[in-house]
Amino acid sequence: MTDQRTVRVSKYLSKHLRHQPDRIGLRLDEAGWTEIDALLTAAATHGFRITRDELDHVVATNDKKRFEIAGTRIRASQGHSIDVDLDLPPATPPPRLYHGTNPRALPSIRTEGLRAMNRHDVHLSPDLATATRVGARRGRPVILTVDSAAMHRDGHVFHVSANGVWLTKAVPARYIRFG
Ligand code: HQG
Repeated sequence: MTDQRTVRVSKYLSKHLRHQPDRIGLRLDEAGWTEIDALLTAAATHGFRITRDELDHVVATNDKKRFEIAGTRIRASQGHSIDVDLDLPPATPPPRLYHGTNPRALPSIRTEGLRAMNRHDVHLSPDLATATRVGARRGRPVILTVDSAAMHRDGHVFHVSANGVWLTKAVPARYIRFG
């Protein structure tokens, strides 16, 4: 499987497991799971054939471990815009977490803090390298440091996804260090 094909399949899976299952007539349960067979059939019916081997390869080698398989089912580990409850238990975050963004977003983040925007939660990275990669998706990255210890102490709830992304509903500006 070429890298190009792997990325294409990964993007296709992200689109339909996170954002638009309806587009291919796919049903996800309340935690975002769907039968692998149903997914492959729905994709093929809508003109995008994926073999089971390709799917397994993408799940196993994905740079961010975006997908989880459990038995006969699959789901995206995080990043949904559709309404799913991943059912992750609350977790104690490390004292600092990082958020990579771009300079254009800074004025509004300074006033309103970090918001989930189109997703369910604000996504925070456990390390600078990951945050830098996230921020670089939109140009020159700017890395914000979040005082997650203080947030946790103040009662903000955190979850960690199966692939190590820290999730919280919002980060008020007072917990953010702007470089
Ligand atoms: C910004 C990718 C203005 C925020 C990545 C970000 C990640 C604000 C953008 C995952 C704001 C939202 C998530 C505010 C936040 N005013 N801008 N108040 N609050 N923003 O894509 O964190 O490849 O929804 O800084 O690797 O960039 O999809 O979030 O720039 O893990 O698996 O609004 O998506 O993973 O963008 O990325 P996103 P994100 P995948």
